[in-house]
Amino acid sequence: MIASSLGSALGNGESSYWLALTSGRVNPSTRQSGQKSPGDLTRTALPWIFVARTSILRSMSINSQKDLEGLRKIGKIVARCLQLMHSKLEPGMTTLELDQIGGRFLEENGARSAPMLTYKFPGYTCISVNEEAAHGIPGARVLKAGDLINIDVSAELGGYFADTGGSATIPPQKQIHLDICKVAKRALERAMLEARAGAKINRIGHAIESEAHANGFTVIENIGSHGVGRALHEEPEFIAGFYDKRDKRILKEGQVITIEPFISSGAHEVFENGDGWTLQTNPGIYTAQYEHTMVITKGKPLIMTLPA
Ligand SMILES: [Co+2]
Repeated sequence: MIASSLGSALGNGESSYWLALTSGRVNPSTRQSGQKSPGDLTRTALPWIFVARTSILRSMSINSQKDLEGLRKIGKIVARCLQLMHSKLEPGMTTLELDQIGGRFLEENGARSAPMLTYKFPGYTCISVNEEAAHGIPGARVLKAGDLINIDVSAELGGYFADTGGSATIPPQKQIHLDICKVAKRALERAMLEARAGAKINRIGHAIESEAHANGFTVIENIGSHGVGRALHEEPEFIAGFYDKRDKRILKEGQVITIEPFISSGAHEVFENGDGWTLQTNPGIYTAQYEHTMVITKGKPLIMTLPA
């Protein structure tokens, strides 16, 4: 039904390449004191590392009911996987054990871990704890009471990819963790209200940044949202979590994107911690992220990554 209104679609998304670098934008004086500057090298390496490792980015546009159903199917699987993993969080377990719960669920549902499939990521899901913001490798790290944990689940089924993520805490919860999670969730909701066909892509970052700043938080600027659908990362490449007035791109009907605000208690950037994957801030700084995969329409986006 909905797909038919998307029917005339828009051929393939534009392939105009937009350089995602944020170099020069971050004013060091606004960085919280004690926040390590990752330096130009890290910044120009632009750790949407997953994107940096792809050579050609395609763009998915929903053209049929079949596409919509394919996306919905994998979207529901990743959403349920995330829900399951959140429900299993407890002190004393390792991130490897948590990842195996997610990995088993994906396999039982016929889905393949997208980062593993696409980038040979050493885990089924990305699990990032406390100062880690994204792409944490599941391993021997033991979860403790009071930890803030982000889980990012993306997977493929039948050639369709969906991507979701969310942060959660293990009681007793720190107030800062609860606050940052609430603001990150609201940032996602506000950004989704802006995401409609014909709107500028930079409205997404504007909404995220406004929500963060209104609550005294910062936005991680060197990781962002992205196109998804027929691959884990597609055009439109790097959708900033801040308002970038230079970004002239327009959202199109039928386009499939993620929105995933990274809200921080003080950092503006993440840096890679030396293991080749994990993106973190300095200890004592926390980041929360929530992510949905959605199809752009003339009205509200259609969220693909819902558990029910
Ligand atoms: Co994503």
